[in-house]
Amino acid sequence: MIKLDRRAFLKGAGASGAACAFSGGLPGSIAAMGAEPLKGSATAVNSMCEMCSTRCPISARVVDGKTVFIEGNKAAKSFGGKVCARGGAGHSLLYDPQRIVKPLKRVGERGEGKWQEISWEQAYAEIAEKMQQIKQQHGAESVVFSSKSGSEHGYVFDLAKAYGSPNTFTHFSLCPGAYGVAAQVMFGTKVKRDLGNSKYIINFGHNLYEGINMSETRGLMKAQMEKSAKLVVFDPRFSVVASKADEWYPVKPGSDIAIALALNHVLIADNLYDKAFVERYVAGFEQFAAQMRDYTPEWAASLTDVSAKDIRRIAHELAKAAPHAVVDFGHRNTFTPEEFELRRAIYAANVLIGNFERKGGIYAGKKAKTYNKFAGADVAPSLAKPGVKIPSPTAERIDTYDKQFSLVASMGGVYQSILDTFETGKPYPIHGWIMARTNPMQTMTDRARIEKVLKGLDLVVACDLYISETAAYADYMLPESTYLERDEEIADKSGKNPAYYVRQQVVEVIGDTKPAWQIFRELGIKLGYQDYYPWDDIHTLQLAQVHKDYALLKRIKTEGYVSFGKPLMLREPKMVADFTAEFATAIAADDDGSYGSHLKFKTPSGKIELYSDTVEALVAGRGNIVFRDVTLKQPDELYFIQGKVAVHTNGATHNVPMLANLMSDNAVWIHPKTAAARGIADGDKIRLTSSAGSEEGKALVTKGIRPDTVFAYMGFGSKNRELTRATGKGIHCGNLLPHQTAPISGMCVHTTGVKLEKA
Ligand SMILES: Nc1nc2c(c(=O)[nH]1)N[C@H]1C(S)=C(S)[C@@H](COP(=O)(O)OP(=O)(O)OC[C@H]3O[C@@H](n4cnc5c(=O)[nH]c(N)nc54)[C@H](O)[C@@H]3O)O[C@H]1N2
Ligand SMILES: Nc1nc2c(c(=O)[nH]1)N[C@H]1C(S)=C(S)[C@@H](COP(=O)(O)OP(=O)(O)OC[C@H]3O[C@@H](n4cnc5c(=O)[nH]c(N)nc54)[C@H](O)[C@@H]3O)O[C@H]1N2
Ligand code: SF4
Ligand SMILES: [Mo]
Repeated sequence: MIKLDRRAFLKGAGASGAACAFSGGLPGSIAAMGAEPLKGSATAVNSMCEMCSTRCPISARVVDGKTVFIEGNKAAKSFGGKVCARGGAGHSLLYDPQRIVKPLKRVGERGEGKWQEISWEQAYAEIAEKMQQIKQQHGAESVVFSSKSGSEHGYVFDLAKAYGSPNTFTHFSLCPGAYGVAAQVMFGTKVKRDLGNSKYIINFGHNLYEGINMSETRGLMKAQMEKSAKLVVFDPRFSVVASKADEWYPVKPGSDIAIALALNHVLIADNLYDKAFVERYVAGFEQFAAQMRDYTPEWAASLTDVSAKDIRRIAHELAKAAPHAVVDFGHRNTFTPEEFELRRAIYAANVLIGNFERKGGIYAGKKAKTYNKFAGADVAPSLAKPGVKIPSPTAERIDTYDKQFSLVASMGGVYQSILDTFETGKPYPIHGWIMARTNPMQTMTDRARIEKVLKGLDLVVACDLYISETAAYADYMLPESTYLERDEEIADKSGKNPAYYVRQQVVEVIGDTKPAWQIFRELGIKLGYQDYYPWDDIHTLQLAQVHKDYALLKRIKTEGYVSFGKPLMLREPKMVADFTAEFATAIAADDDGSYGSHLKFKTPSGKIELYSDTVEALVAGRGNIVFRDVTLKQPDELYFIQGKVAVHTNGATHNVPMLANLMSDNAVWIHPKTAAARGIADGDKIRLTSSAGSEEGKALVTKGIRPDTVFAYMGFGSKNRELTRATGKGIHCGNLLPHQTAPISGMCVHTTGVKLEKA
């Protein structure tokens, strides 16, 4: 074992939980165990937030044994050394009396809320036995595994692989899947946006001042405040971003694609596009341009409620600000079944203005391997991937049963295909679900159907901090330590240059919880897969990651966030000049001062593909970016849309005391005309009914929403008995959304039609 500058944490502090008397509260909760003073480091520990999956670099310390003070890590400049309101509330989660700190076993019916505290040993033994049984009777592939991507998913997926199931799912199809798949198809890689240096930003419902991502939110702030960037926002709702925009257009829900296509039309028809860029780097332009011919602003206006004059002017302004301009490809891509085409159409407009690898445009991340190649030297260390390669299971995935989803399957999977497979038994019946850090009952769709699935399986295991709405249906609830109580492997945070950071334990473990790496490793070993877990400690793993470079590991742990070299964008001559001046061994710049000749794309053609043969082979007619009309609601219904609120995270934080105090309800936004027609006044009780379910809530009558649309912040209205601060407060979005999967991208669609009435 290695000894670094580790703080004086009690090893295996968890065991002390056993000595605690049951003194009221939920079984296995902190309340049941009785509060003890917090023990941990009083000097700042650099670590990583997990109040949302943005995972900002933080600096945290214990104050007087009572609380944890959390601020941003000042070394991480793009995050501004700041945390958001949720990030500052980590102590409230840590110390919440309702948090589960002992493994639990269900003793009543699934979802009935009857639990018994058990030991980890018993939990592992019983889960392993059941898993073996299912494997023997139905095959390992009949157990599905899911986890929000992040520190947990690797360990959960390793277990799946070792066990022999190909069915692993992240939250990909509930969130960024469409722009991920679209980028893969067009650029052969993920892309990022350089909002902070942009002079002109077109935003299609990217809710950055509420759906916070510290570095991107601060990037947008910087562009607006320091660069006088112009911001044009399309959102059916007057979001905070819309309120700070130069122009806001309350676009018809799900119709954005028509605007994106019309922008492309104008850029081509009015000769505003970057011909040199297109000639050099783009494949399929002819087919694409031919398709764009009919997508005029006049055509788009009739579909979107945005005037042709405005669309045309915006396209001209975008081209004028190019290349330091961007059409933002958003984050949560669940507005329409045509998400794949929408995100491709948005990328295409960026391609046409030639903003790739230009300041204020879009770019590919520069991890150590790429960066070092340009520098001609090992400027940044590369991380090793320690461990033993686990052979891939041979069974077919349940989502590639439909071949059009093969691209998504290789990224995060079509998570909600679990619902289809459970119902149809195709390609084979499923019998178990092992999940970590995911709460699909809130965050997928069709809550009632998920309940049916969970009740119908032979084994359900959930690893969470709370008895979440979904964990409430588990047979075994495995409590993970919060992010403030655990160490984890080093993570890559590279952007324009390589960067690493690491999560470190700030306080002693409260009760008997464990980090996910330990939970799934120990379960794996119980199942007999010890050969796949050659490391027995996270510090050994970290050391292997840095190729046993103690000094480097110490530096990453001390500074918390370490970046190497200076920012590089390949087509930005000033940056390339600075780069070549810095590194004597660097590749020489081209005649035009850029690294443009080195820009290659990992697509079949080696170019940016505006038309894709790969996609055409998956679904005939989808190779080109084509408009298809979709029906999101019936004529007598209103559009129902959702979004994030600044003080809560997805389906995760609504029971965290401090955040529940700030906001515990989600009143439904209703336009005054729509409300008046139904006799609804502000604050009235209302009912929303969709094809999937019905929910009662409160009305917020406001002009900040289209008359044909209602809006609610997501994550509220929990229906389980355990989360008392959130239960029954507000409307439950997942209960109103029917299950629908978008073509190619496999996205879960989060827009539907609802009927509204006074309750
Ligand atoms: N405070 C906070 N911050 C978060 C999160 C959180 O839960 N809370 N979650 C994090 C996560 S996981 C993510 S993915 C990001 C999400 O970041 P975003 O995707 O930016 O956030 P959302 O609020 O989901 O964005 C949806 C916005 O689109 C609008 N909208 C709905 N339908 C349409 C439509 O058809 N067209 C257009 N143009 N707009 C539409 C909504 O009104 C809303 O303003 O935020 C991250 N940061
Ligand atoms: N209707 C509707 N649905 C949506 C959205 C929407 O806007 N509207 N947004 C979508 C988006 S963008 C996303 S990303 C998904 C997110 O949905 P999910 O992937 O389900 O993620 P979260 O809701 O963020 O958190 C899930 C669970 O993680 C638990 N958790 C938090 N921290 C930890 C930890 O350290 N360890 C463990 N083991 N568990 C932890 C929480 O208690 C919670 O139960 O939701 C999507 N669903
Ligand atoms: S955006 Fe806020 S909650 Fe999310 S990781 Fe950053 S500080 Fe934490
Ligand atoms: Mo997300």
